Amino acid sequence: MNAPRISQTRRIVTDLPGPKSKALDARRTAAVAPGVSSVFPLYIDRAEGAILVDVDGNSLIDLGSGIAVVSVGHAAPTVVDAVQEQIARFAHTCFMVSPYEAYVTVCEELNARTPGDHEKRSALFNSGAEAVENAVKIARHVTGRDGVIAFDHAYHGRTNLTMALTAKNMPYRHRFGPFAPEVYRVAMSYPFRDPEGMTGAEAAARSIEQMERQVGVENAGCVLIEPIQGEGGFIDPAPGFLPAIAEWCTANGVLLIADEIQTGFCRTGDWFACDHEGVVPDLITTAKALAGGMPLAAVTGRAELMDEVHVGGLGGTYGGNPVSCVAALAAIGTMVDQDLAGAATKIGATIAERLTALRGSHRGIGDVRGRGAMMAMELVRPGTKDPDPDAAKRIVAACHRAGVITLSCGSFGNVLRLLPPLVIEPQLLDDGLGILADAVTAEL
Ligand code: PLZ
Repeated sequence: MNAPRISQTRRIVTDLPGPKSKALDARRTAAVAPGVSSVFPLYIDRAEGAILVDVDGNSLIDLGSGIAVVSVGHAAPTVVDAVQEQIARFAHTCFMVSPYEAYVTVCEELNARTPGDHEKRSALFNSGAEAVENAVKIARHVTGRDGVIAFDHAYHGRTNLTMALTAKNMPYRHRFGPFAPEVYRVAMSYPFRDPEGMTGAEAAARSIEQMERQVGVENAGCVLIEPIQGEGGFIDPAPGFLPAIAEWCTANGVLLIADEIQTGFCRTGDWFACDHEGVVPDLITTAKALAGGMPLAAVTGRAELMDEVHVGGLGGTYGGNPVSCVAALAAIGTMVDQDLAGAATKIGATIAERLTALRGSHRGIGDVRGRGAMMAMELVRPGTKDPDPDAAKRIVAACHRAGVITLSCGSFGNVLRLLPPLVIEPQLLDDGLGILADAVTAEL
C-alpha cells in the first residue's frame, strides 16, 4: 500500500536535529564506522516528492535528491508500485543463472536513449563505481591498450581502480593506496579558473598535448570524462571542449567513455549531458537516477565493442537485480510521461535567476554555473578567486538548520550545489531558494 500523501511544504517542529534524531545519532556513534559520514544528522522516517520527513516529524526540503538519485521524486508512485509487485513475484535469481525480461528491457531502453543512433549493447551492475570499473575493463579488452586517461577534478568512485581515477586526496584516497596502475591525469576545462578567455578548443588542445606526451596514442585505451563534473565542483567545460576531445579520440582509436552517472537521465535538461553538444561517446556509464532510488548501474556501448568481450567475462551476483530493473523501467517511464528533461530546464532557469541575483549582492560568490537542475555557486574570498570552503560549510549548515538539504562539493570544498528532484513543485523550490538566500546573507 502506498504511504499517505505527504504535504509538499517545509514544516519545522523541533530544533534541528530534534531529540529522536539526537538519540539515533548517539546509537550510531557506538555502532557505525565513523569513516562513513553524514552531512547532517537528521534521521529520515518517510519521504515523498521533494519532502523528507525526519523521525521528529520535521518536513525538510530536499535540494540534493540523495546525490542526484531521486530525480523522479521520493516514493514516486510508479516506482513504488513496480517494486512492490516485483518483490512479491521474485526478488532475485541472478541474471547469469536464470534470466528475466526486465533486465533485457532496461538494456533496450538504455540502448535507445543514450547518445548516438548506432547499434548498442548494455550490461547492468550495482553501483556507479562498478560501472566505471567495467567500462575500463571493456575498453582495455577491446583496444589491447592499458592507458586510462582521466581529468583533474574528476570523481569516479571509491573502489581501488576508481579511487585511482578520482582526482581528490581527502577524503577519497588518503592512505588507501597503492592504486591501480596505468591511470593518467590531464587538465580539465574549468572556465572560472582557466586563463581569461580560454576557449574550449584551446583547453582541449592543452589536455591533448598532455595525453600525447604522458601516455602516447598507442598506449591510450580510453579517455574517461564526466561531461559536467559532479563531486569535483559542477565544472561545466567551455563549449567546444568535449567535441574536440571526442574528435581526438576517434582520430586515434582511443575509446571515449562518458561517465554520466551524475549528469544522466534528464538532470541537465537533456536526457544525457553529452546530448547538449551532440557528443557521441563509445561507452557510457549510468547509475543514480536510472532506477529512481534502487541500486542499479549500467555500461552501454557500441555493439561491435561490447560484442568483443568473451562470454562470461562480465557480470556479478546482483547486477541487474529484477527489483532494481522494474524500478528503472518505472522511473524512465515517468521521465518520459512527465517530460522531466523539460522540467529540469525550467528548474535550472529559476535557480540561475536566484543565484545570479545573489551573486550581484555578494562578492563572496565568485561563479554561478551549471546546466538544467544541476546548478552551483563557487564561493571565494571577496575580490579574489581564493576558495572559501568555510563559507560553503556555513551556508550548507544554515540551510540544514532551517530545514533545507543542500550539498557542498568541489576539489577545494567551496562549491554549493543544488540537485532538486525534477518533480519539485515551484512554490517548494521557491521556499528552499529563499532559505538559501537568507543563509547566504547571514553567512557571507
Ligand atoms: N561517477 C560521476 O558522481 C557518485 C559519490 C558520493 P557510486 N557520486 C557520489 C560519495 O562521496 O561516495 C559517482 C559520480 C560519478 C561515479 C560515481 C560513483 O558512483 O554509485 O557511488 O559508486
